[in-house]
Amino acid sequence: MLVAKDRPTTNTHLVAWVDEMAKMCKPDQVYWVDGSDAEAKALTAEAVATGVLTPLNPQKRPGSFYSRSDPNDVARTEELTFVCTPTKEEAGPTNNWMEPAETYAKLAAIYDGAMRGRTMYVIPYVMGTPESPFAMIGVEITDSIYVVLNMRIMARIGKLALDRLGESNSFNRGLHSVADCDPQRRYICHFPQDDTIWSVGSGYGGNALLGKKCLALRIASYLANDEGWLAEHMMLAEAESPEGETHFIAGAFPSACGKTNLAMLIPPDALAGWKIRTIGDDIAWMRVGDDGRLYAVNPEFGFFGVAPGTNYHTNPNAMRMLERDAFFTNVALTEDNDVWWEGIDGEVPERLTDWRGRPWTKGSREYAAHPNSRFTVQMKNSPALSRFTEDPKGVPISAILFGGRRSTTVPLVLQSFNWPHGVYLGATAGSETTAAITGTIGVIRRDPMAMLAFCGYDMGTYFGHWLEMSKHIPDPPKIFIVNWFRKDAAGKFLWPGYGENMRVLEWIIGRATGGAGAIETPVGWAPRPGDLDLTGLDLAPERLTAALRVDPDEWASELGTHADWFAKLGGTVPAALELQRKLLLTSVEAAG
Ligand code: OXD
Ligand code: MN
Repeated sequence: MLVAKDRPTTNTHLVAWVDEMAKMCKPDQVYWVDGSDAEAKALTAEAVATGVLTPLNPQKRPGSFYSRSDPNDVARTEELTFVCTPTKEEAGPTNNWMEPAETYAKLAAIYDGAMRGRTMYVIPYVMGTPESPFAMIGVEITDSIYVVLNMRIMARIGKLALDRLGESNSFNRGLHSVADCDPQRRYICHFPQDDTIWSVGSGYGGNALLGKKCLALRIASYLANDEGWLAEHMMLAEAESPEGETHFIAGAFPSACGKTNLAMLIPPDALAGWKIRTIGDDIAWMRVGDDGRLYAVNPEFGFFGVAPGTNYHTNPNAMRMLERDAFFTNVALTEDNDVWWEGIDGEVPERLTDWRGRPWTKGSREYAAHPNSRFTVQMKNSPALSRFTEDPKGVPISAILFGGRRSTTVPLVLQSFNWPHGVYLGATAGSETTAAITGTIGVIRRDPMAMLAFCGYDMGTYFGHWLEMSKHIPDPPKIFIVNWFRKDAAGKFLWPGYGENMRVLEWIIGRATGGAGAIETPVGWAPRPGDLDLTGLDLAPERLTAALRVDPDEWASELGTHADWFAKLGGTVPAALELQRKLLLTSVEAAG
């Protein structure tokens, strides 16, 4: 076991808080994580010795490890996630709410003695490039060695964070304990006013790696509303045109809808002059720059992605980055100790060990890998990382995409008429649910800006903030919606997706920079088939037309459901959005 050393800081605020948490949790020892490679090596050896991690076949996947979670702890638990603002109204109708003092007391009872027999790790970390004025500092206390090793992948941790913090009291206080991993005693609680997160009872990434969803989205979005910027659930990519021009796009999609694939896209041969390079796959912080454009940074240091469905066709760059130095959680194992998941390349093996550790044989009706099994890998592993990834001032965004999984109604792509209309399209975006969260799969839920689960305050107020932002962005990005998932009557996808999405991105960039043609539909600007570069695309013209189609009847009923959605969100939804809805309905009815 790594033995605690002296405290590496004289920061009295930090020391006092750590002492207080240790008094409550009663660990055997307190270990301050320094972030060094030597430490990571020792922690990894300890995790292997205690069975938390299993090394994978070093010939096939050097430097990589496997871990299996408690079967009751495999995804984010939104029903157990709370925003604890002083009033329920501030958290709004889409967040679970508990009163802060009562919540602290309730969780303190669970934390009391929860770390007995364990080490309490203190992980200072920075979200964002440390030199960036936008970087945020957090300190996560955890009793999970798995969390320490994964935080090391997802954030910049250790000494550099303490150096940047100095003697300041301005850091996010994150307390995490797996405790007894009991779903009845599992709570992920955010206290935006105190810049504090308390998470107990889960070791799952989104619940336990506190820098990610908890700090960089829920707490950050709350701060962003106060301070005039945006913290969003968005991928970020650089697109270099065949002429060598660089453009940047940001895209918000609900969990497990292809953000990672889009951020790592490889264009088809016919569009090979284009290059897509990754800046981030999950979170973007965006601020107005001196030149009046919107600049985005990715605050993360690694990728925490969904494994099933990833293969050398759907995401070759991801497969390459996972060839070494990666962690896998809840995937299946092959007989030669490599990883396997549904949708990976090659033949399905005759025999596997499934994600629960049970023998699995080909033809079994059960999943071998959990549908939300994950990989964690540092961004530097990516073969297509943008040189702008660590740029402290961020990159100027030309286009913002909102998307989701919709089998019907929503066309392949639409450009909004203007910023408020774009905000409307984002605010009403919906998606069929996936395995990234617990609950029913495949029903449409409204997921505004893909932030339903991540907005740290009232949703209507958040829409107001988005509308307000445009006043401060003289040269705003253009806003689009996309849907790669529309199906025909037989349930087959109309659009091939993946690399072919480059054709849509090219049109989007063309629109954002003024070059591409479009027609006006009642709900936005759309490409005609001839406005897209279709060279080398094997797709029947009627399928493309069906993918692009705006159907007035479908939209009339869609806009009707938006009224219900706004009603559910209550009185803080800006009046401008209901006006947008009525205008769109008038146009749709005139077209129908
Ligand atoms: C994620 C998620 O893990 O959105 O990124 O669930
Ligand atoms: Mn996400």
